[in-house]
Amino acid sequence: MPEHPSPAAPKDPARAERTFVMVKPDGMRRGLAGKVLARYEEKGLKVVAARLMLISRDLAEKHYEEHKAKPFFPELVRFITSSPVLVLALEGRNAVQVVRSLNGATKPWEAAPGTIRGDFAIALTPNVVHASDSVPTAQRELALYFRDADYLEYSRTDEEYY
Ligand code: FUP
Repeated sequence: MPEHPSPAAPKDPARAERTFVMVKPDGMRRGLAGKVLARYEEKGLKVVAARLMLISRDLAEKHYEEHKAKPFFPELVRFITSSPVLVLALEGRNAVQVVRSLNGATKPWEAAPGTIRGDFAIALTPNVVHASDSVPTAQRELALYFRDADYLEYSRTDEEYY
């Protein structure tokens, strides 16, 4: 690895894993997006796509289709469509697992202090963030929110450490 890899240096496949992340309506409305994003950036993940958007009912139902039959599904769809969210594609070594561990347990009362939910959430539906739970899920979710042209290539100046 050269000391100063050029932006055109070939990408290390080990660092190419991507995951889908969302700062949910509660996170946006509480002004937490900056703090949340900083945790991913400081860990060493690279933002490769990002968008502020209002999720449609149709997209929400696709996103949460695995929960369609659950009693909390209507509330989940109502909540996630209630105000804008920040959607992100994050890239880096073991990105899926790293983001899930930074986010903490889904139920905020089980989330360890130091995690995003452990520090910023207390209720279940408004639990600040969403992130893909596996590499196949990440591929499915990224495809729901981003087109190929949305991904931008650049190198971080601290990439030699990642
Ligand atoms: P996660 O993989 O962390 O997104 O968690 P799940 O797929 O288990 O749940 C999806 C979302 O549904 C979670 F963010 C929390 C929410 N949820 C409820 O609102 N009520 C419930 O009873 C269970 C989950």
